[in-house]
Amino acid sequence: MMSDPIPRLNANTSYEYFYNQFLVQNKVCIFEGLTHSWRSCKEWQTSDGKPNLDLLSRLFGEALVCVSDCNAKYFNSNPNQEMTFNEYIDYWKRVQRLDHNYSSNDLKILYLKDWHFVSQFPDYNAYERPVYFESDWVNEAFIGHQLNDDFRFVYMGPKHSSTPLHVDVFGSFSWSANICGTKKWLIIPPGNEPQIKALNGNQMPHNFHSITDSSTHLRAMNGFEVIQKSGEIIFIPSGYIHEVVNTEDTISINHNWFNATNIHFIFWL
Ligand SMILES: O=C(O)CCC(=O)C(=O)O
Ligand SMILES: [Fe+2]
Repeated sequence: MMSDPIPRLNANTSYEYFYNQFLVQNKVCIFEGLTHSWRSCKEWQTSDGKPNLDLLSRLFGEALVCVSDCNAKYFNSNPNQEMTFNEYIDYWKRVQRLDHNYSSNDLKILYLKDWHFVSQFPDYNAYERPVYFESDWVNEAFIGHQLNDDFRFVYMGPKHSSTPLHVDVFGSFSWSANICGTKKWLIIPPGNEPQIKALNGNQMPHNFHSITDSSTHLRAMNGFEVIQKSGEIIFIPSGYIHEVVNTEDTISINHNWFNATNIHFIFWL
């Protein structure tokens, strides 16, 4: 793996420093130690750091969720299906019993993505948005207004669940906090789309790793891989091209947002 060049920040970092060095300069970083007090960190994992599937299903089992099939392709994404959260937890337990051995059976890799958890459970208070990410014009404009949408999500899935190569919605920033588990991110700075397409018959690949000699090409584009551990929050700036694999059973919370520092990146469909 390539060396990890990502600055690690923590609760001692001033907002001004983060603002000037990372928001304004549109650079990736990781925060450690901001999630200890979150209710989700205390309740959603067992003492050995695994998702607490029984408790989650008791709390949220009736909710309808949207699940992606990670091995199937649907345009540049994965096909989705709706199910109850209980059905998803039953699937996840089957995967765990088979020790994530997908190849010897018909089990798909299903990933619960883009769950508008806060909208569905407004009183649960699963987490507090860190101060670094508070200046958020998207969610201020959307939440409780006529647009009735938000960009605050929970993701959860077994080991090997993944998100294909993409740039975030409208060119927004994102932050993503691991409640439990580990993610491997592959990240490429903005502006490299033409080079990436040139390596893949003039189309964006579903997955950068599938390209021949991908590590050499990644280096040539100043791209890198980074492991995000439990309790860490990664900041993905505007326009960065990225793909993600959960290397353990993982639960994460993420927001997309923009403010004065990246408004010039934003495009509206
Ligand atoms: O965790 C994932 O699978 C994808 C998250 C992501 O793409 C993001 O936070 O921008
Ligand atoms: Fe993303």
